[in-house]
Amino acid sequence: MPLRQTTARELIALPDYADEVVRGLISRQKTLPCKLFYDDLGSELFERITELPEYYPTRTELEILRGSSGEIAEAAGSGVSIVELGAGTATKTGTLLRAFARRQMRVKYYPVDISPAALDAAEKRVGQDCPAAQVHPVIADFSNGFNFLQNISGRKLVLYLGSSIGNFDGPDAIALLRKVRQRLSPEDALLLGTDMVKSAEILVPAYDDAQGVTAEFNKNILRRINREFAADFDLDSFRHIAEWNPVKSRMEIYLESTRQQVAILRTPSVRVILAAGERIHTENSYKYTLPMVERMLCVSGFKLERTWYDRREWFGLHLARV
Ligand code: AVJ
Repeated sequence: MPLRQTTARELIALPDYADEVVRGLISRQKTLPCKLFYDDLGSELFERITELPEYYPTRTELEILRGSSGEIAEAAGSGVSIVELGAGTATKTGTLLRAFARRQMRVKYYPVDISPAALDAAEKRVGQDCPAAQVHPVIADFSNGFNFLQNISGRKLVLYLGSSIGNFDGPDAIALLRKVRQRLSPEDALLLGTDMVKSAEILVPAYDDAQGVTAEFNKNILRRINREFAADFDLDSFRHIAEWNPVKSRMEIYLESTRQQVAILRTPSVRVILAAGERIHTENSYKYTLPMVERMLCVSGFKLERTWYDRREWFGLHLARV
């Protein structure tokens, strides 16, 4: 963590993403990293998003898991340890773990997350949803790589669900998958969840809901900047924008300044000047076609073995091998 001297006496510890935040806010196209959405309030707002009528991905992926867990467990093979990247509170994993518990003696489940609170909740939930599973929580931040995978013995099935991969640009997604690949052995497998391309009429409301929960979630990033960088962003002077970009195949999320304004960060000291209508880009959420998924997996060193869809083919679960 870089230390910065603010006065002769006081040393303030800045979060390790301080440089990224400052660079983003002084760029021509202003941006903030979407990982900053997930402080305590942001994680709570995201849980509410997953329950919104317009936000179909979570319940659609769950529908696939409910319908196809038996087949997925069958295809993944027996005797695997299940490692879930970004497990959060493990709301979706119970169904899959039960399918494995029916086929193998012991089910070892390693939920991996940066939030210890989420992992506590995951452990409790899995204890109820699948008592046969042995839960081994792993606190880890993916920006430090996937070394923890080496410490898990035996065959592994790595889960990366929820279309979390969709937050990464092509090259970053490939870099992440390659790092996972590096830590896996020939018998191991990856189960990747991806949100599929569909009409803007479905996509846009999923990221701009009628109740305004997603708008609140988006604005919360400024609340966090205000708190952690002693800044003074006026949340009421920003409008939530969600647009479908068909060329880049992604939903783009912005905060648009409704007036000309200046925001000040005190530690570190930065002046952010925003014109009326100027936007801060806060998130991309890529949507995939099957060829896009196949290519992404292939260039990362995986081979796509099988895909399961929901009845509308809105979401895909892909089993890949090294
Ligand atoms: C957690 C990245 C899968 O892109 O759908 C939901 C985040 N942002 N609504 C997504 C999100 C706005 C979500 N992911």
